[in-house]
Amino acid sequence: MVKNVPNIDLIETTILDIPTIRGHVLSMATMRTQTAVLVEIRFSDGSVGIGEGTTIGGLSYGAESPESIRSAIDTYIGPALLGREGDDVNGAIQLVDKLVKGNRIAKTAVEIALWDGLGKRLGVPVAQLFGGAVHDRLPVAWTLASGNSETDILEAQEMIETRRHNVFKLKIGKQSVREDVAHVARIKQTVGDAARVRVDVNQAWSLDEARWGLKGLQDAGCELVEQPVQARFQRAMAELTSQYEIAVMADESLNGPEDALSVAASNAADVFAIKVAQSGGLKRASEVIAIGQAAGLGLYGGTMLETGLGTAAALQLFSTVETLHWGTELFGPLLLTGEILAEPITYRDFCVELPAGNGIGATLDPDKIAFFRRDGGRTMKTVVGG
Ligand code: MUC
Ligand code: MG
Repeated sequence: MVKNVPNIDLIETTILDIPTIRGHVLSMATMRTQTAVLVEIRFSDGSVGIGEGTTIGGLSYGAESPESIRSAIDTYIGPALLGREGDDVNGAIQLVDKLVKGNRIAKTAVEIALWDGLGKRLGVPVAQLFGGAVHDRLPVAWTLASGNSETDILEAQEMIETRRHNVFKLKIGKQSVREDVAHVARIKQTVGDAARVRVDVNQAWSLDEARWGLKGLQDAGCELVEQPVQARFQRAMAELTSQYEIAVMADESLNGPEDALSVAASNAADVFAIKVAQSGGLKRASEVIAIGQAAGLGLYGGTMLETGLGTAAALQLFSTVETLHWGTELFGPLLLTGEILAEPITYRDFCVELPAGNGIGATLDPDKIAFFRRDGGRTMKTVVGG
């Protein structure tokens, strides 16, 4: 009997630019638009898999831009995978890792589409391919980053009242340490016990600034500080982790399992922010999770502010994790003015819900894709194969 194995026939990439609901002010950039690279893989049996690769603020967050993500897929990753067996996801991951260094977000977009196609063909959610979901909903934080304390307070109060979020991550690192600590203290004082408050410095502080900052933040009732110093300053991260009660979370320091091992071995964090895109895909993220678990660290489900598509993919993996001690921040779709999924992700009672359906559990709305695509639908999208 001849086994009917579907091959990878076509890999398409499309850049989507979606305005945010307000300016999202981070230490290194203010986002007014989020840009996602959409990947669609067509297989020879007619099945289709979709994936997303997204970064933050052009090249201000990390080494990949939306344009480099697309070009890495179109020029290198896509051509290497064409004609291969669609079901061989591990083989594809291993081949791409051999042929392409770094470029983890580009790898992620393609890998998610491969998992999605496989799940759909097998008639199971991707979570099943990772052993099965043990949660159908996860706590979800919101980021207060309007750049204005008054606006942040109003936003927080509305989120608490509507039972959408009661955990807030404040983006700091743009003003002086003193001003930042005062901003955080004011918000924590206003929300009181109704909400938990954390901060993300996005690498903006020197070690000296971080020492003052962490002391002030923990006195203000802030429970966690994310990436206070540069990703490569592992000794500084280790000092801050050991010297203060406030939890220190590694984000930009964690680019895949090798970094995870190094951070864990150096005691350079209390908590891992698990980002699928930064890890290099769902499989590599699962390896980062395993290292964090083995080291006894706290886990947090991070985001690159993906659309509903990348968010659904992350939910497939995070729902399989025994304990995410610090919950998740999978709120990306809520920051965007437009929804690209036919069935949006559900947010309710301070949680985000695992979407139903096979694959990653997401279906695109073609009208929205046509509306948000960078080329305005007027020119051909980039197609590999065909
Ligand atoms: C980051 O650095 O964690 C995640 C949430 C948010 O508001 O920004 C991102 C990036
Ligand atoms: Mg961060």
